[in-house]
Amino acid sequence: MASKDTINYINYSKYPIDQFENDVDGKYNYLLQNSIKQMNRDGFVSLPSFLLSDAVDKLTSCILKLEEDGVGFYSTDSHNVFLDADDQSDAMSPLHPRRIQLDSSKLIINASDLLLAKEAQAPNLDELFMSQRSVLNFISSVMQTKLYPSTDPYGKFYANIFREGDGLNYHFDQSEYSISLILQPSEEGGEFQFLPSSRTIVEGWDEMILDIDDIAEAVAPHSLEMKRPKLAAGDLYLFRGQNSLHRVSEITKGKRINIILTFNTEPDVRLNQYTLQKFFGVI
Ligand SMILES: O=C(O)CCC(=O)C(=O)O
Ligand SMILES: [Fe+2]
Repeated sequence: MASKDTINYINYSKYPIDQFENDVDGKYNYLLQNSIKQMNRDGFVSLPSFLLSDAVDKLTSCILKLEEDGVGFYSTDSHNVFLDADDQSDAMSPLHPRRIQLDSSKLIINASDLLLAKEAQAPNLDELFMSQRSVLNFISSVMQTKLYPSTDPYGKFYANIFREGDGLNYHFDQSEYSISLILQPSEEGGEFQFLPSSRTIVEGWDEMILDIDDIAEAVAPHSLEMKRPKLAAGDLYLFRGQNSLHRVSEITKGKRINIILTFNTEPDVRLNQYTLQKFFGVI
């Protein structure tokens, strides 16, 4: 479908990721070096206005049409931070991060539904972003390791729709790396809160810490700082979600819509049953 789509999606004049084999003016290398610096400094890369505004409008209207048609799974199950089964051994404190159940709710439209969504005229996200050499080459170069698109039929990419009262509590992703494409930020709340390279620290906690200020205090001695980037429609951010605690705070006004694309350092990685069941409604 993407080949028939006449819309351009990526703002190549600002982000010439397609010039990686022939960087005539050095702009590709400049972008890459800046992105590597940002990744090393902040633990994520944000590229404002990565999507062209027509593309944002088109993707947003497709997703809203699907929501209107009742496509998607509204997940309301609680989960732990690791998105993995609880350890039932008696030796583990009931307050251990693995044991603490966190509330989240959001509507997910999975990859399979997005690919089938002909009536909503959804573009083929596999072709647009997942298998595009320019995208794969760029994110692999930023991370300085070869990345492969996830092959999970539901979770390789998905749309998140957060309505008022929804939010996604603290967690580490199943996928090593994610790209988020912001289509519509919420009017209030819905902040992306992100603690880079924090997994081993949280794994070492005897008790889960929930208050964001208390987390900030607990990690300060490790020179870690909570990031709260301001994100706008069309922005891309690339982050290492598997080793960075993150959440989306409760949406208090408006609707927040984004698309997540997932990548790993190994080919053919799929989601675990826990995540499929809780967030995608797949049993
Ligand atoms: O919506 C976001 O900004 C992040 C979503 C997220 O962390 C996830 O879907 O795993
Ligand atoms: Fe996540």
